[in-house]
Amino acid sequence: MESTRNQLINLLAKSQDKYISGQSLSEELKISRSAVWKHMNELKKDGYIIEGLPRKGYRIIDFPDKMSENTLKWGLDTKWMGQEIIHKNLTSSTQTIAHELARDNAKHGTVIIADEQIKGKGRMNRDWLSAKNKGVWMSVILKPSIPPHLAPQLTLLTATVLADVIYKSTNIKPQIKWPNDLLINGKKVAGILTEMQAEQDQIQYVVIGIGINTLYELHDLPKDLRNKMTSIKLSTDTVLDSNKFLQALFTIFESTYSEYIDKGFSEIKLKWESYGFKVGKPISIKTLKRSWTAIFHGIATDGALLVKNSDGTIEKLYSAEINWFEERSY
Ligand code: BT5
Repeated sequence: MESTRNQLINLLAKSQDKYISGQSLSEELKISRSAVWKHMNELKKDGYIIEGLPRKGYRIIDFPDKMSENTLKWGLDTKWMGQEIIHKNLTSSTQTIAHELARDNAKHGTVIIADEQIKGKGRMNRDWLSAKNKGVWMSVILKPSIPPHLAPQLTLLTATVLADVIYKSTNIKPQIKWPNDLLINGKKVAGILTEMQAEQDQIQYVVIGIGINTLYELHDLPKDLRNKMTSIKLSTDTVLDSNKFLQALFTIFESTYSEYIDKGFSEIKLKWESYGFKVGKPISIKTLKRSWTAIFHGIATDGALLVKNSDGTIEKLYSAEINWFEERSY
C-alpha cells in the first residue's frame, strides 16, 4: 500500500502545472484538509517547492535535487524500467537487496539504488568503491525469457546503454572495454556486474549491477587507482542532475532491451562495436590457463570476445581479462 505522502506526490505530479484544490486532494486521499496541509509542509521540508494559492490550490514548482523514490519517479515515462524503485541512503550492496527481492518475486525492471554502499562488489569478489553521493550505485532486476547462455549479452547491452546515456548527457563519447568497463580517456568511469539465477536451462532472474562514477574529485580517489579510474565530473567537467540522468538511463535501457527482445542481438552488437575500445588493435589477454597477445577482432553474436591470433586464426573467448598497450600518440 502506497503511503499517503507518495499518493499526494503522484497526484501533484499528474496535474503537472495545473493547480489542484485542497478539497479534491482531501477527497482523493480520504484525509482532512488540515492533514493535506500538514503533508504539504513535510514535503517542503524534504525540499519540494510547492505553491499554494487561496481558491486555486496547490502545484509543485520544483522537486529536491536529492534523489529519492519520488524524485526518480516524477515525470518518468517508462512502462516497466524503474517503475518500482527502492532507494537507500546507505546499504552494504544493492546487489544483495536485489537478489533478496528477486527471490521474493519482485517485478521485471525493479531498481534498487543507494547513495552509498559499504561493500560495493565488482566481479570475482573485487571491491567497488561507492562513496556517498559520488556516483550512481544501482541494481536492476530483469526476468528475461532467453536461455542462460545468452545472459552475457545483457552485460554488453547494458554497456551500450551506459555509453549512450553518458554520450547524450556530456557530449563526450565513452568507450567500452570488453566485457564490462566504460572508459573515458582510457580510465574507467563505470562498471557492470551481471549475476544470474538459473535452473535447468531457464533463467529465473538476472541482476545487473551498475556503478557510474559521477562526482568523484581527484582527492576522493585512492592513489593506486588515480590513473585507472575517473568520474564524469573529472573527465568531462559535467555535473549531472542525478534524477534526470537516471530517468534518461531508464528510458534508454527500456527501449534498448525491448529492441533486443524483439529483434535479437545484432543491432546491439553493431552499437557495441561503434563504442568498442581497441577493436582492430593489439591487446594482451589473460585467461586462467595462459597469457598471450592478439588483435581484438570484435564480439561474436553471443557476446563472446573474438581475437585474431598471430597465426591468423580467430579465437572465441567467454572469460578473459584483456589489457592493451599504451600508445604514445593518443
Ligand atoms: C566491475 O567490476 O566493474 C563491476 C562494478 C559493479 C558495481 C555496481 S555498483 C551497484 C551494484 N552493487 C554492487 O555491489 N556492485 C554493483 P570489476 O570489473 O571487477 O572492477 C573492479 C575493479 O575496478 C576493482 O578491483 C578496482 O581496481 C576498480 N574499481 C573499484 N572501484 C572503482 C570505481 N568506483 N570506479 C572505477 N574503478 C573501480
